[in-house]
Amino acid sequence: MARDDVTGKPSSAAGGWGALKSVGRHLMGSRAPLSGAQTMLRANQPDGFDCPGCAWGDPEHGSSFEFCENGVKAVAWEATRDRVTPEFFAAHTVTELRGWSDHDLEYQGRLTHPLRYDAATDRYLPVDWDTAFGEIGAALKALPHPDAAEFYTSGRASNEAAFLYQAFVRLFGTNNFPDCSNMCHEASGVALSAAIGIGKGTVLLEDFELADAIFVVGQNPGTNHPRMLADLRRATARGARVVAVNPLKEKGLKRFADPQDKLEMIQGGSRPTSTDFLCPRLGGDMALFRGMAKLVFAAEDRAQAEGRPPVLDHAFIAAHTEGLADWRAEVEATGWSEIEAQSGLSRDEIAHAAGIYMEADRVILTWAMGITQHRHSVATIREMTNLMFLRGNIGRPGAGLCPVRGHSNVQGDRTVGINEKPAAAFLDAMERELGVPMPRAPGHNVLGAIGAMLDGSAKAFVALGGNFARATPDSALIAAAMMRLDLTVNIATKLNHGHLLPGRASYILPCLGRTEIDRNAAGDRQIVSVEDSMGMVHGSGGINLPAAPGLRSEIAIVAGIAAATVGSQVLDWDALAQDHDAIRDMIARVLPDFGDFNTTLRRPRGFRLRNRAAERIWTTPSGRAVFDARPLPEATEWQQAAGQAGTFVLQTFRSHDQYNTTIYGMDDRYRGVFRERRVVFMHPGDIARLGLEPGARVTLRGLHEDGVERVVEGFRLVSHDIPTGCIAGYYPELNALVPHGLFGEQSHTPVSKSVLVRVEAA
Ligand SMILES: Nc1nc2c(c(=O)[nH]1)N[C@H]1C(S)=C(S)[C@@H](COP(=O)(O)OP(=O)(O)OC[C@H]3O[C@@H](n4cnc5c(=O)[nH]c(N)nc54)[C@H](O)[C@@H]3O)O[C@H]1N2
Ligand SMILES: Nc1nc2c(c(=O)[nH]1)N[C@H]1C(S)=C(S)[C@@H](COP(=O)(O)OP(=O)(O)OC[C@H]3O[C@@H](n4cnc5c(=O)[nH]c(N)nc54)[C@H](O)[C@@H]3O)O[C@H]1N2
Ligand SMILES: [Mo]
Repeated sequence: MARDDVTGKPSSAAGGWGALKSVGRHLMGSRAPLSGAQTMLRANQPDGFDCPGCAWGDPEHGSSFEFCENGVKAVAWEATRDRVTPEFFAAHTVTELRGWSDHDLEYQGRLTHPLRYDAATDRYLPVDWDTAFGEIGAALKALPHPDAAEFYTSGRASNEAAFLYQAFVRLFGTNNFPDCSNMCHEASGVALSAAIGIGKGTVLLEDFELADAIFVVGQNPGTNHPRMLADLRRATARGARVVAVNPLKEKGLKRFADPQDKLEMIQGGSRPTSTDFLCPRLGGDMALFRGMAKLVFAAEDRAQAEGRPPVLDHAFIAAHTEGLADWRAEVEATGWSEIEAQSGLSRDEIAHAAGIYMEADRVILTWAMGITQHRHSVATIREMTNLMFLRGNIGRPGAGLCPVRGHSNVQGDRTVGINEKPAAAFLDAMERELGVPMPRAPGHNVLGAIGAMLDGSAKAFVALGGNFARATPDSALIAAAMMRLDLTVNIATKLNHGHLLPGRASYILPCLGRTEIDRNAAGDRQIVSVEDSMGMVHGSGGINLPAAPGLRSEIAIVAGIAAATVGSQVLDWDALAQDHDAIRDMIARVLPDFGDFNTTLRRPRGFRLRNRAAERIWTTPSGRAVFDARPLPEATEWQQAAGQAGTFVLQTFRSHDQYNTTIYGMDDRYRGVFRERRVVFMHPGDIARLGLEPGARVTLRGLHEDGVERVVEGFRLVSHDIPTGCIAGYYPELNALVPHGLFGEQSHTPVSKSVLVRVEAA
């Protein structure tokens, strides 16, 4: 067992001294800002900035420093003292930089100047803002059709930046909004919209203090939502059951040592973050929830026969739902052998989980990428929602659905109109606001944009943040396609691979980060707003000086491109860029749920956007919550691989030292991997069956048959407690194996958590 380097005691918990040590390194290290510690103290505070780390909610009494190791990393990474200046670009050609690692590129520091690609020297050269805007506007206007441009958004953009961006793009004439959420929680949005009328969760942070049982499914909060661990461990401490459902026994899902608990830190103690653990096979969750439903129905029948109180919430079902009978028929028709084979769990294990579900009066179900990045993600989320309806576990205190979002404002970006298939009501409201028609044809999502880049119909790509080429599947194919475009524009804080795939004309436009003060021409400090996983909207204002004098806010950059492209007749872009309150007034006119936006935003914790499902008002076509009836998938990828020697189903996930494509360091402390990322986690029995030893180097070959060869080499086998036939490794490196032609039914999300591969000795 790994030892804690400070206490010398075996460390079986997440957090603790290991986390504090890591924080120290990131805040005090040579690369960190002098003001790092002070900066961190203002994260998620009423008068500070929203932590760019994740979308977990903020507590009501956000007065004491909410500790989060990975929040510290995100902030320190942005607030670094290092700069990527024009001298850097003079010293390195783009071709050379393309050979650098993701880590080395971003590690160089913050971008300082607007840059334009110069093909003759293969270098990025500085350009002034107005020239860049003018040329970008001219290039966009010269396209054969507005639909030949793709406008990508990454979920860190504020509501104000995203709203202006969508207004600009729609005035330009397209709904092409590929968005990071297409690769992320899209399945949650699709499933929940159909089931409860809103594509968001229904709980508030306070509900975690009331729940009797919390199911944490397909999620690794110890790394990706560390602040959630404090809520989970408080829940176990007061006697609630917390059931983790994950093929890997992730450390953060077992125990957490809270660095804010002084006594615990001194004594080397920790508390459980879960009470029960289920390890299904990859993609086996729908079968698990179906098995639980079978047992709930059986218990209901028994209760009725014996004259005991019912197990189902009949009043809720009758008053609020439709479709129960059809679903129940599907459940009855599914046999236990199918359920056990697909989930990899025994009937006893499933009965244990069902027992916890039925004993609890109030249940919360949370999930993330382990659920959303499969072929049958939408079906799985509908199954989870069905199960929750059975006992009325929605729309009352301590109970509800909670898709835990990724990027800190990905939910807000969708709310304010980043959507390739916008609701007619939204477009109607935009037309009323702007007085001009909006494009009505559906645009491209991420896969649509990839298709258009590959077939040559896309000519231009504009990115409001993110790292499209590395985050998407089939990295090499996409990279080549990007370089065939006429125009690429990247609005970014740091240099990444996506910027090094220049089209005929290419620009990098450096922006202010969340942590930095944004002043308008008059010197007034501007704030922006974000929406967390619980639908809470709150303000965010930077506190550090801008990383470079010439940087502009995302809002100002979007406004600059917009003015040069669509002109300022409909919207006075410059005036909006100078006054974020005016943007918020516009948002509230288009989306009345924002109410008195500029006032409520300035309350300490902001405000909650109205969530009708949480009030048991269902904005579905029938006005009811909808049970969904469908069979289990015929065969999960695990079942397809089973029995074929050397064939596995691969999930691609995050290490503890990364933020998506941003690689902070090479360690994955909680999983015991240090100084390397090219690893494959495999069950010891599977390693032996391959005739190999832990540590052996292997080649992974993708088995998707579409004529494209997908191979990665030199990966090291790590023996790990993971179901047989299932393997795991890190994204983005393994995106080379994820086929863009395989995606979730209805969600169109790449299946990053179930890729069929063959593993061969190197
Ligand atoms: N520090 C840090 N924080 C982050 C991010 C980051 O990269 N770094 N990324 C942000 C973003 S954009 C997002 S979307 C979230 C991502 O948050 P997570 O969803 O936690 O991200 P992953 O690392 O992909 O972890 C997926 C988890 O699901 C499990 N899993 C995989 N397949 C299955 C399955 O079939 N069934 C079940 N039950 N479990 C499965 C994996 O074992 C793993 O524990 O985090 C956000 N926060
Ligand atoms: N195989 C596989 N692929 C996946 C996933 C997976 O689990 N497995 N996860 C998917 C998920 S959940 C997501 S959300 C996507 C993520 O996809 P993206 O959102 O596109 O990627 P990020 O890595 O978060 O983007 C990082 C870059 O954003 C820029 N940046 C950082 N801060 C700011 C800012 O404040 N403003 C601006 N303008 N730019 C900024 C920096 O230049 C940085 O290099 O990846 C998806 N891809
Ligand atoms: Mo995400």
